[in-house]
Amino acid sequence: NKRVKGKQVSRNIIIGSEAWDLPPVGDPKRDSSIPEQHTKRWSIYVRQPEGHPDMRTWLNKVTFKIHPDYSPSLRAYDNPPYEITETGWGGFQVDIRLFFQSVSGEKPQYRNHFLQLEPYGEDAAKEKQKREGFVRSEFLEVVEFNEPMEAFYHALTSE
Ligand code: SLL
Repeated sequence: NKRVKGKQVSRNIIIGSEAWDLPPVGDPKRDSSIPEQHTKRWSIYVRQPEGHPDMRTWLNKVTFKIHPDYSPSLRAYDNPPYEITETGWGGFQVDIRLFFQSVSGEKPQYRNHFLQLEPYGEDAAKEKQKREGFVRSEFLEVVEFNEPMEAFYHALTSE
C-alpha cells in the first residue's frame, strides 16, 4: 500500500449536457405522458473522449445530484453510459461526484455542470441552436491522481 513518489497520472473526461426542444403541447409527436410545462428533453453525462482507454480502469461510479424537482434527485451509475435523460423547463446546477476504483485509495472528486437548456454564445451560434432546437454544452475535465498507490499506478499505466 505504498504511493508512487513523484508521479502524477491524469485522465481526461468530458462532462456535458444536451437539450432538445420538445414538440409543443397538442402536437401528435409529443409524448402525452410529458407534463405540459416541460419544453425540453435533456441529457447530462460523463464520457470518455473518443479513442481513450476504458474509464472503468479507474472510474468506479458516477453520481449526479440534480434539481430536487426530480425524484430521485440523486442518480448513481456503476457503469457507462454515465448519463441521465429527463424532460423539464429550466436549467440548474448539477453536482457530479466521481468515485474511483477501490484499489486507488482515492477520495471522490467533485465537479459541477450547469444544465444549459437555452441557446447561448455568439449570435450566429445561438441562431443555429434555435433553428436546430438543440443545445450542447461540453467541458473537457482533467482528473489528476498525485502519487497514486502502486497497484493503482500499475492498473493505470498498463491500460
Ligand atoms: C432553479 N433554474 O435553479 C431554477 C429552476 C428547475 C427545473 C430549475 C421541472 C421538472 C419537473 C424543472 O424543469 N425544473 O416538472 O419535475 O431553481
